[in-house]
Amino acid sequence: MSERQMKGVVLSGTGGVWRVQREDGVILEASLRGRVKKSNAGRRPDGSLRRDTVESAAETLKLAVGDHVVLEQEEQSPTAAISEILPRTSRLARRAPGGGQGERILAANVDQVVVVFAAANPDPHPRMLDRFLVIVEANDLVARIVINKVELTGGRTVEQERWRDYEQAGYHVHYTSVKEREGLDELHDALADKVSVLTGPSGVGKSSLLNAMFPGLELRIGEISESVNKGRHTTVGAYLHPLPGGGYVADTPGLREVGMWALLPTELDQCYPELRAHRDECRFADCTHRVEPDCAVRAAVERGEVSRRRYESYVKLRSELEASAPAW
Ligand SMILES: Nc1nc2c(ncn2[C@@H]2O[C@H](COP(=O)(O)OP(=O)(O)OP(=O)(O)O)[C@@H](O)[C@H]2O)c(=O)[nH]1
Ligand SMILES: [Mg+2]
Ligand SMILES: [Zn+2]
Repeated sequence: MSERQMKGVVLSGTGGVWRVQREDGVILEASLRGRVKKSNAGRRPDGSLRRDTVESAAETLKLAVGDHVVLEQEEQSPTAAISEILPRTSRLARRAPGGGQGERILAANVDQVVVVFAAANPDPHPRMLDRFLVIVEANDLVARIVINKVELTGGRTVEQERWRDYEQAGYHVHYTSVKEREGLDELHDALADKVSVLTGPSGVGKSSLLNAMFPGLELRIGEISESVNKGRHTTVGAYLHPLPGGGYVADTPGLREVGMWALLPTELDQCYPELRAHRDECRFADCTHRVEPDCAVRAAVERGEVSRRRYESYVKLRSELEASAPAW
């Protein structure tokens, strides 16, 4: 019987059976070949083996949602086999605490992470937003912010004032209302043809936004989507929804547990774009931006170029990381 090869994108799966969208649009189930080719996975761009690859090979090379794969399918067969994982352009990964056991990839080939909060109901916590953004920055991914339900607090102009710190830091902030269909076209265009991870607290309107922008997705609204995963700590099953017209959106429950993902305290200032812009001008290369003389970051705060609230958020988070980091 003859076999044919096709490329595809992994939509979901947790290890046994994977749902894959073939490049012709057909969605089918596929299993992973015992001996799968893993092009470049665990290797640096120059081809050399990464230091952590040996211990963590099994974990690092696991298939993830968003992976591009080669499928082999026998004529007439409804299922296919994944024979090759193609190189990843990016990934959203959570590092294992302590480093050793590698990392868990929540989604591969991600173009951007969209962090959704509500203007009210539930009330937004800026510090929680900062943590989401730090995770995105630590993964070298682009973040977009969405403030939904703006009609509850007086609309876009009121909210714009409230989230000025983030616009000043360089983030693109969308102001939306599903109820009054505000800001939906602009957000739709920002998601089109891209692979986006949508995240944010429960109840802010993520599913409502997707349904309003992409009729046909028919996501459930007003249900606590996380409850399915409660107690199952190993499940970080993201699901990639193909968007009508092109692109994908992943709903990732794993991102919502906003632990600090084993981030090193010394890396934190790189994860605040407005601090990153000044840190190289500090007198000391290892400046913590708290007490050191000639600190360019604190000088920028004094001049009003860096938001004091964001700076204080950095200081607070840094202390937390130092308290939890292993002392090596
Ligand atoms: N007032 C108002 N309510 C909204 C808006 N968008 C969504 N909602 C409501 O907010 C509630 C939660 O919406 P969901 O879309 O389920 O929220 P979610 O972020 O997907 O929540 P999880 O799936 O639990 O993470 C629902 O009752 C929606 O009708 C909005 O723009 N304005
Ligand atoms: Mg939802
Ligand atoms: Zn400094």
